[in-house]
Amino acid sequence: MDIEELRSCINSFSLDKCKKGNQGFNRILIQLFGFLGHGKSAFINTCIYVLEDGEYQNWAKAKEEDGGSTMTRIPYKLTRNITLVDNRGLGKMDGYETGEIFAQLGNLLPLGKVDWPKGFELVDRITRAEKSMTTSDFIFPVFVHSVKTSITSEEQENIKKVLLKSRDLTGVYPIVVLTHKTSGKLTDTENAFRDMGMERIFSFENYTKEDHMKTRGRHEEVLKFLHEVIKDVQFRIEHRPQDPVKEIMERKSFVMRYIHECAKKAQQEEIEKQKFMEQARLQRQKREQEEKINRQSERERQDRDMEMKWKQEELERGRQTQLVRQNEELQAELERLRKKSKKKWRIFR
Ligand SMILES: Nc1nc2c(ncn2[C@@H]2O[C@H](COP(=O)(O)OP(=O)(O)OP(=O)(O)O)[C@@H](O)[C@H]2O)c(=O)[nH]1
Ligand SMILES: [Mg+2]
Repeated sequence: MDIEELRSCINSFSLDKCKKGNQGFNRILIQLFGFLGHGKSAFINTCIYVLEDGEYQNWAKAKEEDGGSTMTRIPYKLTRNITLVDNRGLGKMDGYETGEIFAQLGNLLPLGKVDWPKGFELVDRITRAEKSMTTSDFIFPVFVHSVKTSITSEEQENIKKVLLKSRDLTGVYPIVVLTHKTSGKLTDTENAFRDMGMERIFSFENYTKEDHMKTRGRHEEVLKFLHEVIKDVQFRIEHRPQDPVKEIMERKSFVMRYIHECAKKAQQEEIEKQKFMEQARLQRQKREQEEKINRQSERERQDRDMEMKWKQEELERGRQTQLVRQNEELQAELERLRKKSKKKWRIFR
């Protein structure tokens, strides 16, 4: 298909056209998620720019300089039946932030401002949002990652877990969108995601405020990506008839279970941390006590040494005095003998 055919296919796509009907879905919700500042908003701008083929605009408020900024979940209607959702970027992949991401991916939270909750606060928000939950969205997860940032093996493990959980949650293998494709190690990043089991990886150089000269290559890549999403949704709807209401309930219990596991893990970690701190405190106390005892016995040893030294010096002084006295007595005796012998000689003469 050429660019125009792809564009018209995407624009005219409707879930009603699926062989088995829409199965209760009326739009595809492409949910973008990933780390902060990796180009989610810029990718939305790129998709709108390519599909509308008009002027470039920063619709999704991609940050004007490097880094990220989206704090709200905002939907952008791409066609009558396809909407892109710009989710808040993850700072790190810890339990609470990923819990929030799963709730967003599961469409369990209303669109709007996103806070990173602690503990069971998220459960309350999901429960409160229940009445406004939409069951007619076909959720399609798309993980956005910049090739400018290399992935450590620890991060790779965490990303893999989140990607697989997103697949379990939505029933769809996430598509990976790599951004900044000309500014990093593209092949290494692609391989890292392949190692995580991801098969569909698209790489882009997003159109930005600074660089939005239309190129056939970039246009074609974006349209191919959207076409792939459509084909995948059609396949899923045709081969696995779905029940949107049942699905959202399953997603809800999935996320609730996840939050519960996270809270349990966090509680366990807190107990371990307290235990570790108590052990460290006891060890420090023991060490301080030992040091005190050592210092005390060192002081006693020094006192004993001093006393011994003092006694030895006293003894030495006594001995010296005695020697001097003996010497004086000897001298006196010698003097006396000398005088006596002188006298004797005088008598003989
Ligand atoms: N050159 C180039 N710049 C890009 C690309 N993708 C994003 N950017 C720029 O990178 C910066 C961050 O992109 P955003 O789209 O705001 O990132 P984000 O993922 O939406 O960030 P959060 O909303 O915080 O999660 C912006 O200045 C974008 O213009 C790309 O493929 N190439
Ligand atoms: Mg953003």
